[in-house]
Amino acid sequence: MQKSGFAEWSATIRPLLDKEATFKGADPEAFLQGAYDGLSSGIHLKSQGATDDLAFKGPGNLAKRISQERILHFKDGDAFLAYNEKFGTRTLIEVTLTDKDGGTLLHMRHTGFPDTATRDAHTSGWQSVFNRLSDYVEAEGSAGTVTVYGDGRSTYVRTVRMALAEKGIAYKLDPLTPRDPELLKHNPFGRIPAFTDGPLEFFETRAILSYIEEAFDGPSLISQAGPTARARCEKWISLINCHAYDAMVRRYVLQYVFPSGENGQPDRKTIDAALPDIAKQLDALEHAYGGRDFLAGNTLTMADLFFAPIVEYLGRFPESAAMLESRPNIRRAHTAMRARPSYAATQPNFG
Ligand SMILES: N[C@@H](CCC(=O)N[C@@H](CS)C(=O)NCC(=O)O)C(=O)O
Repeated sequence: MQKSGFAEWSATIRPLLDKEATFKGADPEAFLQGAYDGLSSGIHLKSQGATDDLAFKGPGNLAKRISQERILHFKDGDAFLAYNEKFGTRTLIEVTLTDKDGGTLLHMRHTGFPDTATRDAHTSGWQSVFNRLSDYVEAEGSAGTVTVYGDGRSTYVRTVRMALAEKGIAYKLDPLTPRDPELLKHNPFGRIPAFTDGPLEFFETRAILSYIEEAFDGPSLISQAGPTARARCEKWISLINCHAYDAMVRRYVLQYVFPSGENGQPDRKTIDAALPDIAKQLDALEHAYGGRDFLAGNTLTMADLFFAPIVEYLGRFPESAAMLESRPNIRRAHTAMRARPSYAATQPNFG
């Protein structure tokens, strides 16, 4: 573009532009000179980078951006492609929206990567752009591409489903049990949940939540109250993952659900050994709430999504239900969690 110079650039682009939409009564020569100066100096790239994130957040931002910057409106797709052929950077994202079956089909194509490795390294950014566009086209997110693999009774599966519900993301649930051959295709360790979004695959609940947090719009599931609250959030998640799930679910709840003791009875020894650990963990969690309804800060975070599905089970068996009786903060916070649509929408059918 710099090599061609302004005269050649403007002679090429002028017939390709929608003049009314682009110039809006302004002097075309001066407008194009300003656009050329911005484009060839690279200044526009900085301003584009800064506004990229806002691009799909709604008409308000869009209008502001349009009023602040010189936008070149091409007559049609062919005109843009002709321009790009001559002056483009050769990496191009095409988005087409087509009416289909009473809905909108969103199709994206990204061309111009120098090699396949660069293309493949770009996959998650690409999927994330697609997700944001999907949300833009349909706020409820039913254009989604997400699948959660795992039996809906699993606390970890529920954590992921609640996170998706909190963000308003549509998904498909494939209720596979641990070690199912189909599940092993997505998680070689055979545990649930596993998660896919288009071509992207994840397992391990904290990692899945991290992706959900960053790849989709919607309310943040990380505390916005600063580094202390964020570190506390991670602390409770880590406690649950490393210790509390083991004591509360594996060594306690599951002993009742799948009894392995004599005469089909729950294994008393395993249960009794778990109880002091559960009591100690519940004390720490009870203290964490203080007067608040959330484990970290004053808003819902991932920590609450990890804990709430476990509390549901603790309320259903005798020793743990008694422990909850003497821990009012956990009970109060859980009542607040139960009132959330994400909780109701993911409640397992206990028969
Ligand atoms: N660290 C894994 C734990 C997942 C997990 O243990 N899920 C349970 C169901 S709630 C499971 O698959 N259990 C089967 C097994 O341990 O073999 C995560 O965070 O996703």
